Amino acid sequence: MFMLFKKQPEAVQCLHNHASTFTGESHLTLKYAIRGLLVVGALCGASANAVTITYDSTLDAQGIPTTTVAGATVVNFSAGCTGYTSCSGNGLIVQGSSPGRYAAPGLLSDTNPYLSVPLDLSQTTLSATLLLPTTANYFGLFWGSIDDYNTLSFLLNGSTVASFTGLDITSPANGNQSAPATNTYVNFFDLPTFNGVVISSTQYAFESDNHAYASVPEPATLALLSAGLLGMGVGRRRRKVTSMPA
Ligand SMILES: [Ca+2]
Ligand SMILES: [Ca+2]
Repeated sequence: MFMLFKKQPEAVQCLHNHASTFTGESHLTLKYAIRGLLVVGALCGASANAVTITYDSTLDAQGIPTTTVAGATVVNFSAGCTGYTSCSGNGLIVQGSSPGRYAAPGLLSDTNPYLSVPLDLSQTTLSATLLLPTTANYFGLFWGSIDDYNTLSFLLNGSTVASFTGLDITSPANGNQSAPATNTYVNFFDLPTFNGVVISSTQYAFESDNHAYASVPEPATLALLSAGLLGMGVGRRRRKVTSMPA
């Protein structure tokens, strides 16, 4: 159950200038995922990690976008916040949509439980804090109707180590409830080590489902990305060969 809790540290504001490099519609295949890949310098705190953001549309058994990271712990909110040690703050696990308050991510007819933040705009704290039973460097979530006033922050022992807003994911982040660009599975690789997640929204609402976390060896991430880029290079060479005169 969500309960009111004491105020968390303010989210660290990061400097991001890459939003225009990503076109929101081009994340539905691996090829486009690579093209739309963002390497974000997490200019937060003392961290110098380069966070890699990718987009996915792989569906789970209920037809909800989910992670493809092997071994990741997935929190689908069908059994409260099972998978987290605790969930507290100004949020609620909801189903369906409530006009002006929350909308089921991507599918207005969907009745799958998901997390909406905040529950009540009149409260002082407009965020929910989710604590992990372990540390991780990967996080994924199906982020619905992405708004520029949504903020996703990562904590290590209560201190913010990285923070992203809806505009870091897509632009415009206008809360469209069905467009692929504002309803997508978002993967954050190579995050600074974290053991808590803060979901914040200064207006209604930040809707999300199928949270996933894992500790992913960075060489594996690099290998995956290198393979994708190499594949694109091979494709180009092949086209070049076939266009040569006989
Ligand atoms: Ca769910
Ligand atoms: Ca929203």
